[in-house]
Amino acid sequence: MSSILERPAATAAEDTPKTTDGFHLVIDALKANDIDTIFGLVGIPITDLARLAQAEGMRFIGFRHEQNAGNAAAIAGYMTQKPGICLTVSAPGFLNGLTALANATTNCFPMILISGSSEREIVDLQQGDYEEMDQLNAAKPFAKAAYRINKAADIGIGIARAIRAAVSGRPGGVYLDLPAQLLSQTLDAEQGRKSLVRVVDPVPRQIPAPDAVKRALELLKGAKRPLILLGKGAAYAQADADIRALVEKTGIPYLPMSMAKGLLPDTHAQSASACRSFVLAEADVVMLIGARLNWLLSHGKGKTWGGPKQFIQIDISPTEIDSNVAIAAPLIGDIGSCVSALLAGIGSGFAKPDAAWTGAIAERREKNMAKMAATLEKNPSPMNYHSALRAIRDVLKTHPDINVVNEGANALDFTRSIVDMYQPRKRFDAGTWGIMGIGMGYSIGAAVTSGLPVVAIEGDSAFGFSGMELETICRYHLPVTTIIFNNNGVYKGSDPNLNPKGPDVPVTAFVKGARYDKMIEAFGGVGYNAATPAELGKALSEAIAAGKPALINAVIDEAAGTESGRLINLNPKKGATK
Ligand code: ADP
Ligand code: TZD
Repeated sequence: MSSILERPAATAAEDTPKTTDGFHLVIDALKANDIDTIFGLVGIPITDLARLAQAEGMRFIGFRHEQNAGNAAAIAGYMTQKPGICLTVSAPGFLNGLTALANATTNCFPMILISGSSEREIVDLQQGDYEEMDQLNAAKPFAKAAYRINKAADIGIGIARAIRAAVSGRPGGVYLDLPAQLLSQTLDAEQGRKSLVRVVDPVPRQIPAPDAVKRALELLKGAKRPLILLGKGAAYAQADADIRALVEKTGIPYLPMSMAKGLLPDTHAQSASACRSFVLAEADVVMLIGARLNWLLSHGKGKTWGGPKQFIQIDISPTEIDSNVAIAAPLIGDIGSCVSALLAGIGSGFAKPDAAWTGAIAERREKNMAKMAATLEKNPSPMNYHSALRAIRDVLKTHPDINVVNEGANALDFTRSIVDMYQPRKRFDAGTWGIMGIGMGYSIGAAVTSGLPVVAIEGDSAFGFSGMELETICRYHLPVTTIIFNNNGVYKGSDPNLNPKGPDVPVTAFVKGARYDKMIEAFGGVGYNAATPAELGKALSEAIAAGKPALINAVIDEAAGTESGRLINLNPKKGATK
């Protein structure tokens, strides 16, 4: 049988084939850059590309929807600083993957969406080809860069370009268009081999200017009430030891953004998470390390930020500076280089912040933590977010290396503040967009990339966006435990029906008493139904110990939860349905 798995023109008598083709060159070019995994979904014209990847020793993880494959690639990119690869078919497959590409770009995660595309001459004249679409131009607004390779001889350089674009500077999503005819083009094997490019220094260090370091240090040294804000850029940078040293040597209290949790353990004495509003309002100098002053930080102004303050901002992207408010001391460079320059500048001579500041923080922190502890200890029936998360927190405490994926509104907000993280790059969530639908894609990406267990903590609505990937999790036997906070609806399940005489249910409602645990059983996974914290904790411990696909349907009070979680103020007409 002549198949794609053979090199073209190879005969039994020959050791090395004389020609190669586009299919082989794509795989060879990825492998030349140590890329060993593709997340995707097959079909015309890329099925054989996926087959070949597998035959050539790469992993091909096949999904049920391209958006989830794209999300898996994106989170793999975030975890490794290597671009995650998502492979899709043309037009609809490409568009399904595009949301993930846009989300990766928005979150500064490196990934490459590779899509097969239809015949150019037919697409360009709009003559109605199979899955016809001008994908390259459609991708451009959503990607950091977008390229098409038209000649087999350019595959090596095209893939090199895509890799460099994804990971250098501010990371992001890159689109790579591979027309069907490219994949079958043949090329002399030796010429093909020579055309491959191994990218040298794909993530070049960017050293900050000495005067910028000096300016930042002077501002920091003069601060009365300094604060360090760690964002997911800081987690991405993999400068964990130096960031910890900077925090500890300066003695400055710090706040981790959601995905920076665990960069230092959440139990660290300098963490100000338990009194976030107080420190944001009261600090006089705030040093942002890989965090943008976007909506998640109230754009750096307004009531949240209290009195006047000055910012130091460490970022690789110069245009991020002054994006929302004036930045007194910009520090442009990669976080590793910037933080080590600050450490060198500090030497042993940094006066730790005044006890009046750290003492006030400690006092509030203790008070708030005691209040939270009392709330967490309550055992209402049915469970609420707090009692369920207490059970989850207690189990996860004993698994500090576990990956946590988290989405929903209330399920997201409460998990973020209740479940402590202990290690860097272990928490993956709805991120910069507050997007729903990353759950199973991120879980699969994290499990495949780390080889470690994943616990996905999901609102019942959030889970629905990617729930079919339970089959993928079971198919690849991944150690993913999904916990559904089942409160019968979006935000909650107890909204009134505003047209009781009409045929429909409330706009936020789902089927009551749904048994999500039965879904995973259909694919051979283990389902649990948990109605109490004790049942939930036991199920979670068991599932993690088993290391097999599992789903826990955690039954929550359907009246628990608020509209949009903590974002109620972003709804245009607040409380319209109250
Ligand atoms: P968060 O949502 O946690 O606040 P953001 O995604 O808003 O974080 O911000 C991350 C920032 O980190 C981006 O502005 C990005 O340019 C920056 N960044 C990412 N990687 C690096 C790096 N290696 N060095 C410096 N800055 C980086
Ligand atoms: N669609 C997409 C892609 N992203 C979104 N953020 C939304 C819709 C709107 N949305 C939220 O912002 S949170 C949410 C939706 C639909 C789900 C909240 O319900 P849940 O979680 O069941 O997942 P809780 O715990 O009940 O709040």
